[in-house]
Amino acid sequence: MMHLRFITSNKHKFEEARDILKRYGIRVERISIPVVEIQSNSIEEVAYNSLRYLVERRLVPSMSFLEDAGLFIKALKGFPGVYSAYVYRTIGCEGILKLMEGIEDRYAEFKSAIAFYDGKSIHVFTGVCRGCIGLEVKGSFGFGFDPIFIPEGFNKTYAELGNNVKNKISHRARALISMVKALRANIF
Ligand code: ITT
Repeated sequence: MMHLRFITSNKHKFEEARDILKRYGIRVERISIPVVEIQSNSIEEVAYNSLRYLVERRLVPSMSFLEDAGLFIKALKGFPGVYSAYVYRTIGCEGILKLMEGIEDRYAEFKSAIAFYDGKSIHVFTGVCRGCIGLEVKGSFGFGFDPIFIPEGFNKTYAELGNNVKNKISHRARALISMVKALRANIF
């Protein structure tokens, strides 16, 4: 059985990745290493550089990955984007709904960028889930902005749908699946 390591401080992200990778027969262990994040408006760059920092200092074993994710709201020109963790901690779901008051175009995307270290080099995989921002906070599953994000094709938030559904369609699932495909194709 393949064994990977996920560097993250967020236990929800870890649990989702564990459930998703299990379906592909891959085991994942969580490791907590303080990560230095660069300032950039691209989650791919943030993920790549965070992992590069650790790799250059030999702080990560081979077959490890980390992920940078964020919610990009079209009407807010991509905000909170790379600042999602900070914005969630400060103004939260309610604060986003306030900013969206009276705005009709509620289109948003959740994006995930995974940086993976194969022992030699770093590879980046991405996943996107299109959707929109709801009118109120709804649902009790999940974490972060789950209660205000309605994925395309559904009329319920990630937090109402729960992980069974979310883990099949989410930005994180898509990025992880593209990593799994590369691992299976043995491209490294
Ligand atoms: P690590 O960097 O240590 O992995 P983090 O919580 O800082 O943990 P991110 O920077 O990737 O992780 O995520 C930014 C924030 O975006 C996260 O704290 C959540 O508030 C939000 N977020 C990311 N993915 C989400 C998801 O699937 N559902 C809801 N909110 C999410």
